[in-house]
Amino acid sequence: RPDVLTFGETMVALRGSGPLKLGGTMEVSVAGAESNVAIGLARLGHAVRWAGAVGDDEAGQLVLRTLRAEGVGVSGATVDPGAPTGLLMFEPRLPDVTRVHYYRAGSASSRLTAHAVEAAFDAAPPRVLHLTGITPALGPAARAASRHALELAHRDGSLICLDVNFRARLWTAEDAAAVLRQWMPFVDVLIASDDELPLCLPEGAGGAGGPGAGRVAALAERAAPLLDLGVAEVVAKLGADGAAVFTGEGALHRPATPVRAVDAVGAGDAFVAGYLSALLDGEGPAERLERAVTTGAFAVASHGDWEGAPTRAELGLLGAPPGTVVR
Ligand code: KDG
Repeated sequence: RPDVLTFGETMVALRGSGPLKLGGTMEVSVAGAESNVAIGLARLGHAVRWAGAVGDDEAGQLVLRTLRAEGVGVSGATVDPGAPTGLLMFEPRLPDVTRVHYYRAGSASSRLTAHAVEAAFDAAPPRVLHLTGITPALGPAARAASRHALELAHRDGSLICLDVNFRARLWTAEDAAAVLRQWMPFVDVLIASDDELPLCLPEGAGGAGGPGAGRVAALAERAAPLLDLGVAEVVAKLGADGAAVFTGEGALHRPATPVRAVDAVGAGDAFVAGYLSALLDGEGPAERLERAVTTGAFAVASHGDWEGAPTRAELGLLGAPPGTVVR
């Protein structure tokens, strides 16, 4: 049984060095929230499979080659001759503002089939299914495939982890809420930033916390109806404030590990990889948060979506004092 199965859209990623309209050179890599998580987990030694779709093109080959090189299993991936691999461009516009431009409408990933997902489960049901709220935003086929994955994971007794990852460029908050609310009864571990949590709540549920209520106390109020629905763990990503986890046993908060911020893109995915890694190791909520905050900090301190993800041996590097040289 593989540790984790995931799928979603992985695109070719072009990173500029300034305003895009001025041209110049771009770095070529790949990016996609779910494959970022997959790579993060593979680096930490877990057995991970990615079962997404790419076009029958060079961009698709780059995606598959990168995932293979990182130790992510791609035998369940689909190569769709009828649609291209998606593309995104990162435009660092200000030191702290990066714009993302998508070229993914009608991409191979948007046409992922429920049949492909079923084949991945039949080949080897995973311990954990990890999905994000990006995939259902790609189109009706990808939405149906995701829904089918939830049903199969439920059938096979896989733990289901969902990272909300709301993308306003792909769909409206209303459309996202309509899908995510239906998914909640399947979800075991829900991961979201605090502004994303309302998209998952049953209509009319969840106060925003009284005036002066601490951020964590306010979130506990929002998490309560989800725990009542059967979600076992609600994990809130709080950026510079760290993260918190809410379970039937109560709330736990972990501050962020301060690092020199280089590139925040991919930090949320790295956080998920750390969280799931500790969960797969049988660790409790405090250790899960600890590893998640650590892997998230690596992503913030490194260029690229996934390139800076730590191996297990590297996890301890984070606390090293400035100027440390490891010889
Ligand atoms: O979390 C990083 C992702 O945003 C990036 O890799 C691209 O998957 C992506 C998306 O849809 O925004």
